[in-house]
Amino acid sequence: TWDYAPAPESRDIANLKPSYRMFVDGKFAEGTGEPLKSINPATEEVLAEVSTASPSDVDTAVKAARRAYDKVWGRMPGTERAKYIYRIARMIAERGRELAVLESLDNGKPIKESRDTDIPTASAHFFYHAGWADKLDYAGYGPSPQPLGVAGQVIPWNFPLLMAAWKIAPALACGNTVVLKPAETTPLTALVLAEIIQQADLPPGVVNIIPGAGDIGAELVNHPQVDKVAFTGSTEVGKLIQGSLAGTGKKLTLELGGKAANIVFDDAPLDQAVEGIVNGIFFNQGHVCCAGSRLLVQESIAEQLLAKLHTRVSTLRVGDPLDKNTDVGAINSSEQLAKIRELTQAGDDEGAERWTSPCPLPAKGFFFAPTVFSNVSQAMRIAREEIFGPVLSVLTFRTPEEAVAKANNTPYGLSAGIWTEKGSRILHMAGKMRAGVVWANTFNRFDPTAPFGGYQESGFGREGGRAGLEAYLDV
Ligand code: TXE
Repeated sequence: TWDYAPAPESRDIANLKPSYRMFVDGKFAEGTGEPLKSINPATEEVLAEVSTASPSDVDTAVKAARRAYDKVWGRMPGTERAKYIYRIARMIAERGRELAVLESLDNGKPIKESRDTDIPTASAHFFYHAGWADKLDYAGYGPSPQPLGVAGQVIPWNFPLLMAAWKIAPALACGNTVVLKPAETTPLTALVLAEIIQQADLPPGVVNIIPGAGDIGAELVNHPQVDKVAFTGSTEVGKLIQGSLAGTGKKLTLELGGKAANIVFDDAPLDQAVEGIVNGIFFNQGHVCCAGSRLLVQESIAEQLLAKLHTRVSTLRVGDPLDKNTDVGAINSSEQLAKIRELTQAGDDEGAERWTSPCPLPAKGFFFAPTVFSNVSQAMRIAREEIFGPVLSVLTFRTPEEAVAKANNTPYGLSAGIWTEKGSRILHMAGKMRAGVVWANTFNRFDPTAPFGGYQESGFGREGGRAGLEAYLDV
């Protein structure tokens, strides 16, 4: 229990409707797939019923996107496209509180994160890419960039609206049209975005949003009239998609799992590093592809850092996502909770030392207390596999070379963090990391101007920045 009264954000702000429909060709329509129920992971209650697409709805949506591309959007000057994209950006910001509460209800993430990160960053992505739309028409971007056509986009549940923004904004800026499938456990904010897109008067078919499960994702990416596929999700499904698209000539970008190293040297500002470690793994319950899930700490400070870390993690408040004081919310689904339990059990079985935060957990809902494993060796499953939960694995190193070797000892390669006062060491280490993003003395910082993406089994292609446009253009 806390010594001051929590102030929960009212769930009424979310304007929750009893049912949500798919958005195809500028209209909301009942899908002909089996409806799904969106669950509030913090209470296990049904939030709303959501209609889903069937394979024939996928076909209708892709054909609508094709028509919109051929007749309108693919021919529209960038200056005109920009106006629509700016409008979407503004409307997301205007409905920020509503979207934040809805996101926290549907996903389980703390309201302070959806309010301060997810929704504003989603809006920022539209603002940023609106700025590119007209620049692409003229000198400055190289020879005659052309859009690709219809983009089929499949996104996960960890940042539902933000991932939709990462996918839709660059596609539109470059002149492509979109069919997007949100994740089955978190479709609600994407469907409010559809409402915004409708109210922004986007020509029908330019953006279509079709809820459904993985089979509908597969149907979408394999549709012959889809020219470009963008996927964020598990490495397993990413590889499946890559296999199924082989030989089709479709352009593909994949943003997959990770097992990032957060490396702390003995000269690092320790209190700052502790904040970065906590943010790196407990932000969004650890449901973050670039989460700093492996802490590599220099042996001489390991004991001191671990003690500080336990003290700090003990203060994290786990509970009601709508409570403005909550630091760690609910795990998104019972399946994900089961996966976290299985992997932490493997940690025990393989001899790592488990420390669990003594925080109280709500009686109902999918919750998991912040957990830190020490005495972890590289061969253990908790050091190799993506847990995607609030679980940190601590390993030690003696020399920078050993830190590099351990950090890179993973099939993934999405991000890394380095904590040291030495600028020369930051540059040296950053150059040696096989990771798409390297943070120095910070972690989990996102900005639409900075390209994001992976090495190795974390995928390929970049999102954000000028590099992100290349995924949606041909020359
Ligand atoms: O992923 P899936 P899940 C990791 C994380 C997590 C694990 C499983 O480790 O524990 O993946 O999560 C759609 N063709 N990440 O099962 O299945 C699906 O409907 C086309 C990391 O949720 O990959 C959803 O919309 N689409 C990750 C999306 O893919 C298919 C974020 C992601 O679901 C499909 C999420 C198919 N055959 C999980 N099968 C990250 N990179 O951030 C499923 N989908």
